[in-house]
Amino acid sequence: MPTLYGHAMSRAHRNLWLLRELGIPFDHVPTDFLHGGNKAPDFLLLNPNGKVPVLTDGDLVLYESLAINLYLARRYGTKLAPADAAEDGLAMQWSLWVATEVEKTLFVACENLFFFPEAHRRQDEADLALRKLDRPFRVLDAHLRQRAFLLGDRFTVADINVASVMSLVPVAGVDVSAYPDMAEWLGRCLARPAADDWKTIAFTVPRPPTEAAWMQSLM
Ligand SMILES: N[C@@H](CCC(=O)N[C@@H](CS)C(=O)NCC(=O)O)C(=O)O
Repeated sequence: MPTLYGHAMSRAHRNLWLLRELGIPFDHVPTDFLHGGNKAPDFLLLNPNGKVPVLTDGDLVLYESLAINLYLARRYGTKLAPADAAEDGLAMQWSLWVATEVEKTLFVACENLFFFPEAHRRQDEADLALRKLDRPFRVLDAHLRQRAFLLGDRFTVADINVASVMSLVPVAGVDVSAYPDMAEWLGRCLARPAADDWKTIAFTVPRPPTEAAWMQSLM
């Protein structure tokens, strides 16, 4: 049985979402990343990067949240998994696309709108990041104008990987009305029962006790 390490208020949420969609039994160890659980020696043996999430499944130890989802979909998925090599390529394309073209920039916007303590937020940094997101958001919007989900007419791991990264959009109150098909798809994905706790999670992000620790946790 797979074991997922990582508090639900972290990128582990992506994997919890997928595991719940799969409906398979799994163990969950809610390793915390704000108060040092991710730096404990036994956790570092699983992920020397000191980051959550990590998945173990038999002898396999896997980190990187989006890779974990691609693995789980292939290993246990039926309808969520890519159906053939072409869909496999497309699921990887969208997962790498969201990790490289969207995640970091969206994170910078969110840090400056929401995550950083108020004194450290810079509106100009947030505005610049949001301007940079216009290009990938237009690409995604145009893609979804032609189809209901990223790989076509069915919901797959590719939707979970992209929508879970983009769940920061409503958290930070980013205006995406210029991308109506993307916004509609994102709302539809995040409203799925298996993802539903993202709202509670997003709005109860725990704050470390001091401003210095808060900043450190985001580095
Ligand atoms: N690219 C990694 C990023 C993992 C990551 O940064 N996790 C955060 C929590 S969401 C973490 O563990 N931060 C603690 C730290 O950086 O010390 C993934 O997608 O799994």
